[in-house]
Amino acid sequence: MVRDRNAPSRNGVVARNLNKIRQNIQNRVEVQGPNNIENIHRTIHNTSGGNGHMWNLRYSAFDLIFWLHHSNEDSLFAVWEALDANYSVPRYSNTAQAFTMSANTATGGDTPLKPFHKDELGNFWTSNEIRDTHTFACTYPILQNLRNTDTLIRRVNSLYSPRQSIPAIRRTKRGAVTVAFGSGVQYTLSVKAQQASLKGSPSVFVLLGGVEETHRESGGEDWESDLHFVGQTSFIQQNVDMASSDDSPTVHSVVPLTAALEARHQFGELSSMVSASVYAYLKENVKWKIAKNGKALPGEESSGFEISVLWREIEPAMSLDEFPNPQSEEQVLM
Ligand SMILES: [Cu+2]
Repeated sequence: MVRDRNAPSRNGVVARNLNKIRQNIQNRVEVQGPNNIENIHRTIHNTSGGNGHMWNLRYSAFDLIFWLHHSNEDSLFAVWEALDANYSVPRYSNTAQAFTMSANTATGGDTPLKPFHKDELGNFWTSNEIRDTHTFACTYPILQNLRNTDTLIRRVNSLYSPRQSIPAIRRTKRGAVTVAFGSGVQYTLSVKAQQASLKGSPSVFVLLGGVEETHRESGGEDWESDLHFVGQTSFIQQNVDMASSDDSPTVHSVVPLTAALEARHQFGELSSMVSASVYAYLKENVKWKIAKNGKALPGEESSGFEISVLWREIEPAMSLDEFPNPQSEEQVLM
C-alpha cells in the first residue's frame, strides 16, 4: 500500500465495478451449499476497495463506505435469521488470538460479545440474546408487518432475486433474453483457501469463453471489464497472526454459474444444461484469474487455492414465494 495524503476518491471506478458484479451477487440468492453472507461481505470489500483501502481490514473502517456496507450486512443477517427460525449459533473454536479473545477459545451462542456491555454490572450481550433486533428496539422495513414466512421470501425475491433483473439486464444486440432458471440443475464454482496462506486480500475472477485480447496482453488487470466476465469472489486476510498454517481454518467461497450457463445455452454456445454437456463446455471455456491489488497473482501464491465446479439437481422456484429446492447432494463436476 502506498501512502498518499492527496489520494482522490474513485467513485466512478467503484460504481462501475460494483455494477459489473451485481448480477452475480444477486444470483447467490438461489445458491445453497457453501454460499454465505460472509462471501458477499468479502466480495464487496474487495470490489469497492480496488487498489484503495476497503480491501485492507486494518484501514477499511476509515472509509465511509465501510459503514454503508456493514449496515447492509447487518440487515442481510437479520433477514437470514428471520428466514430460518431453527438457526442456532454453532460451536466454534477460534484458532488465533483475537482482540478480546485468546486463541483456542470455544465460542457459541452464549459467549459474551465483548466489548458490548448489556448493563452496568459488567455483563455483555450474547448472540442468543440479540437474535431478534427488537431487543434493541429496531427492525428493518423488509421485516415489518409480516403475516407469515412466505411473505418474507416474496419480499426477498422481489428485492434481490436474479429473476427480477435478468430480463432487463440481458438486453443485447441479439435481442432481449430472459433466463428462466428452469433447468433443474445448479452449477457453482467453488473456491477454497487456507486462511493462514492468504497474503493480502485476493479475489478470484471467473470468465466463461475466451479472454478478451486486450486483457490478455495487458496481463489482465481489469477482469470485471472482460466481455466474458461472469463473477468474482474474494478473500480477506485477517488482522491476526495464525499460530500455524496447519490448523488455520479453510475459507470457502462460491461463484454462481447457472445463469451464465443458461444464457450461453440460449445463444446456442452450450448444447444443453445436463452435466455431461456442461462439463465438455466448461473444460474448454471456464477460466479464472486470481488477482490482488489489480495484479494477477504469481503462480506460487495462487497454488494454495482449490477450485472446482459443483452441481446439484434442484427444483426451480416457480413463484416469488419460493426459493429453489435442492433435490440432491452437491457433486463435483470438475
Ligand atoms: Cu467488513
